Amino acid sequence: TAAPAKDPIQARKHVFKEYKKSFGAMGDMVKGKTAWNKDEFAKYAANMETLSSQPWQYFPAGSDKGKTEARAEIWTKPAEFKKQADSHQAKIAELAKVAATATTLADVKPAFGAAGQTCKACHDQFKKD
Ligand code: ASC
Repeated sequence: TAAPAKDPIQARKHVFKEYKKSFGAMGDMVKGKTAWNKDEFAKYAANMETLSSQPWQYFPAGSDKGKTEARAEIWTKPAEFKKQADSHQAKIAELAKVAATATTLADVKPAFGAAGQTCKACHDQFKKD
């Protein structure tokens, strides 16, 4: 028999916690809280690129019920949710590409900011608070 399906709410929270580790570490460098390290930054950005394809499968119909900050609009406006997810993935991919050849913090700042805006845009529309 197949293994029981993972609770999608727990699964997506897990992915977003992994997001926070990488995006947070990059943000600390961007803010000057930690020292710029181009290899570390590129590693985090590459990890984000892998992660950025993963959350969306864990928003099946019905998973608005439970301990979640997901708004009902995810399921009532699926095309808009997909648009945000696609835009986010594109900007994260761009960040990873830039980070792979960056030498200075200034090289990655614009792409990091643009990627962060796609986090925020989706939260504003689809996440509670
Ligand atoms: C983060 C985080 C977000 C984005 C967003 C950027 O570090 O947790 O949701 O950046 O705040 O504007």
